[in-house]
Amino acid sequence: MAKNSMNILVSVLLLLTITGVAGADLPTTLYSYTQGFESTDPVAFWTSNGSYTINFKGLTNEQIYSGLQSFKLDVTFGTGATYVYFMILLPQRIPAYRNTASQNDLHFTGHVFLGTETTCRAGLGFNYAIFPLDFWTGCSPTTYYCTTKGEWETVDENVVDWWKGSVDRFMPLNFTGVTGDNVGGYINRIGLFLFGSSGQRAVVYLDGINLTGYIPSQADYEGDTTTNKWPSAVERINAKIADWQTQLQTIDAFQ
Ligand SMILES: [Ca+2]
Repeated sequence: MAKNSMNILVSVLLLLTITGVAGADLPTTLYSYTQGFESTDPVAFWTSNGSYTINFKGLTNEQIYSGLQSFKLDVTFGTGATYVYFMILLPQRIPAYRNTASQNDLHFTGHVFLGTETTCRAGLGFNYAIFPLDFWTGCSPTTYYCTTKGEWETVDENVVDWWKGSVDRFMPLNFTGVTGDNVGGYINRIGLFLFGSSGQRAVVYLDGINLTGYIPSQADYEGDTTTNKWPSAVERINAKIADWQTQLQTIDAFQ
């Protein structure tokens, strides 16, 4: 083979190798959760910081986005309550995995209608659990509404974008040396978040929930996190501990 041809072949192989590494996604399979609220009510109380009254919770045909029924929740805030959360517990924990090459990230669509009786804020969002860090959890709505002006609002969200934005903010605040790039996370609940005060009321309808995306196995996801993301955090944590020890020794020397 001529020298120039050999150089081109080597260059092509090198480019393929670099491309293969840069775009390497873990093996994934399609995950999909849909909920049309046609036959069962999957929504459960989650948490609150005060009392509240459920005036109605269940399926209804008063407002419908699709099919024959939707979910309705009518809640009045009681003493001390500034938030009341309800949830749909997902059938499995779903890795918030970034599909760098295919861009088939976990995606959520859902539809919200607020009754005119509503005097508080209501939103849809998620709960996640962090890996590692003993599955520390975080949650928030992706958006919330004071009114939907008599129409169905569509919540449309790349869940991995939402999750990454949240861990980028909260990891450094809660764990020294840890950034959002060091951890993995599992989406485990769809949240219906209500914010208000005593006497305020939420009348919320939900319909057409869809959570779909390509996700890796938990073993692959946790292995990738442990091998490629977490070690730099451990280095920073150990460096910080060494720095604190040096400072303590300096203090001790003057006592
Ligand atoms: Ca429906």
